[in-house]
This record gives sequence, C-alpha cells and structure tokens, in this order.
Amino acid sequence: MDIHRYMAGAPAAAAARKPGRLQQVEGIDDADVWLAKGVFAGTPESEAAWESLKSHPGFEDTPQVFVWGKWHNQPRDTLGMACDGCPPYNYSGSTNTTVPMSPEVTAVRIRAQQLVEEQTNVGPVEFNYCLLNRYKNGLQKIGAHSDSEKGLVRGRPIACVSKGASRRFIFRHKATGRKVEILLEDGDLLVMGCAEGRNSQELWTHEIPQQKKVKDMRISLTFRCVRPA
Ligand SMILES: O=C(O)CCC(=O)C(=O)O
Repeated sequence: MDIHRYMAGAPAAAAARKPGRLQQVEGIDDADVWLAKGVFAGTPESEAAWESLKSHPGFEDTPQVFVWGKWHNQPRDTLGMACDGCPPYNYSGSTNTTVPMSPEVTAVRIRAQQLVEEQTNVGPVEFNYCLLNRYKNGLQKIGAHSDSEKGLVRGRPIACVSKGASRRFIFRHKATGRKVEILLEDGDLLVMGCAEGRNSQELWTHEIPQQKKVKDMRISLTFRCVRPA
C-alpha cells in the first residue's frame, strides 16, 4: 500500500509539497485528486462553520446507502445543505435531509470554490450543494464507495473540507486493488476530479475506516455541483 502522510514535519513527499496549495496526491497517477494541507485550519470562516455544525440540528443518524447492489448502514450523521434553486440530490440511492445552506457553510463554499478555480485546471466551478458528514468519534466511518455522479453536473469535481479529528482516508484502485492512503487533518482540502479520462470516481473507491483510538469528532463538508432540474 502507498501511504502518504502529508503532515507538517513529515519526511519525503510532504517536505516537497508547497504548504497550502492544491497538489496532485502522489500514488494516484491516472486520476485527478488534489490535496491542500491546512488551508482551512484556523480560518474565520471554517471555525465559524465548525462551531455551528458540531451541534447543528437536523443531521440524520446512520443513514442507509445503496452500494454494490445492497443497502448498508453508514454509521455517521449526514445532512445536505443546498443553495437556492438547487434540486434534490440523490446520494448513493438515498436522498438526504436537505436544508438551505447556512451562511457559515456558504462562506467555506465560496473559499473552496476560489481555491479550486485558482489552483487546478478544472475551470469555473459552482458548488451548489454540500453533503455534511459528522463522525462522532473513530468508531464512525464510511465504507469503500465511489460517489454516484447521477444528478451531478458531468465532469465537475467534488471538494471536501475536513474539520476536527484527523482520520485516515484510503483510496483503492478499482482495477488493480492498489491502495493509497492519506491522512486528513483539520483544515485540509481534498478535491476529487471527475474529468473524462481522469475521473477519480470511475477509477478509485474511497473510504474512512474505523479508528477506535480516535475519541474526537470530525466533520467533512463535501461540496458538489448538482445538475439543475
Ligand atoms: O468524510 C469524508 O471525508 C468523506 C465523505 C465521503 O466519502 C462522501 O461524502 O462520499
């Protein structure tokens, strides 16, 4: 397994990375997957979002998703937040409880959009939906899956901002089974590209495994471009 621990002070690969810039994840050579360490660590907009989401009402506990032809429990809390006019988004067979996007999450969305436009080759992006995942502790996880692109604008990336506890994030190549692992820490921005020919969702699965020693909460804000109805 390729393990890339892109942490401050870590050796080799991490040392060569420019802090705070989106860069291709090493070990993933056939798809676009970019990571920027710490760009949302301690920023006013991300801290306000974190504070508001930790106890935000309306999260659905342990939603069911349809993966590999079966329904599975997903031990985490989820909530969708949508911009005005965004149609309902169907995530892996289930439509999440969705509320209007809060001002705090909107501020993170706008900054994430800017970073993606400035530091990748995907062109203009308009994220209009955020699927929030709240993992109360390391017992909560998300199994190996790739995000259904049904209902999303074709070729648009998915951007994920991590807040709170550090968690392992494992990519697995669908054809070869090869694994690439990164550590997602507070403030990291991960961008999974979906451009034709380098589509990370088509070629790789991703997952967050259980880590029993992790006692703290993590929340991910995953921004998507939902196709207008
Ligand atoms: O929490 C994360 O960083 C990953 C979430 C995820 O895989 C998803 O929303 O599809």
